[in-house]
Amino acid sequence: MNWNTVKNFEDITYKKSDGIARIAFNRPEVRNAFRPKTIFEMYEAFTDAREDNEIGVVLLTGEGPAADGKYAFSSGGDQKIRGDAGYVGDDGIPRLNVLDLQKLIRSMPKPVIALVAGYAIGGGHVLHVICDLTIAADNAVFGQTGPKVGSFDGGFGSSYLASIVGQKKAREIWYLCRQYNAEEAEKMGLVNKVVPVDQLEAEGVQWAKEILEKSPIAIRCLKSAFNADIDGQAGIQELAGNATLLYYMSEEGQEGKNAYNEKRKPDFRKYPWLP
Ligand code: 2NE
Repeated sequence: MNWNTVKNFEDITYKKSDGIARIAFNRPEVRNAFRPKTIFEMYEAFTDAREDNEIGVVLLTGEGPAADGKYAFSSGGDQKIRGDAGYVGDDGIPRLNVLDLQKLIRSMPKPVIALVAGYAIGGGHVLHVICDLTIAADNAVFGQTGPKVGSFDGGFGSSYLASIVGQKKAREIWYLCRQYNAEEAEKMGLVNKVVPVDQLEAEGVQWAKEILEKSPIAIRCLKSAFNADIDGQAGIQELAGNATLLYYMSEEGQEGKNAYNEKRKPDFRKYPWLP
């Protein structure tokens, strides 16, 4: 792929090419752990990808390998700057702003594919769980560490994980804090495919290209439909927003707007009351 850099950030890289956005953690020296700044940058890049009409799929990954040759998707929140009430950035304010990023990935109407090489641990693991699809390199390592390091994710990180791997397995993952290799992750349905590490990006691009051949509205409606049951009222809002979008695009919906603007009574009689 001939990636074009969209903007130079400090903690992430952000590139685009041919309808695909590639967003990557870029702190390999700490296994791509994130701090508030990392998440603010991620949020900006994801928002840009969401708003860009030309972009249909986002790849989320981690730059690497590190100087010691090891790869990481992300090792979660940076424990070195964790304060008493969250992760503390340069402004001294403690934050858990990764939750905002989780919601954005979940609700944006475009598929996000996690490409995991090396460690996807803690809050980094939760981010791949939230992505629509995950392709893993054969060196990938998955796991939660919360109860070991004094943390937990009781939101998507546990409830949505359980809907993917089942209640028993999700409880095992969180209660025992073990690490799982790519093959084990594939067996429990946690990843869609495992490929050699040097083929990871090419595989992700191939999957993205296949999606880009499909109908954008069908894909956006499917994403919100898959989310709806777990996401409660917010999930229904997304699904219903798509219904409104489709209605706006119909002649019947436009008759109401046109009549208002033309200061006349709307004429809906020509539209059938379908069974
Ligand atoms: C990821 C893992 C298993 C890798 O192990 P290994 O042996 O390959 O690397 P090593 O030597 O542990 O790490 C290399 C360097 O990266 C730093 C390390 O401290 C080390 O730097 P030095 O000490 O040599 O200078 N590093 C790695 N992960 C870091 C992290 N998360 N924060 C800060 N520095 C980190 C191994 O490194 C590991 O277990 N890391 C910790 C994983 C972890 O517990 N993450 C936090 C979970 S909680 C969370 O993410 C969270 C949440 O639960 C809820 C909301 C938001 C966030």
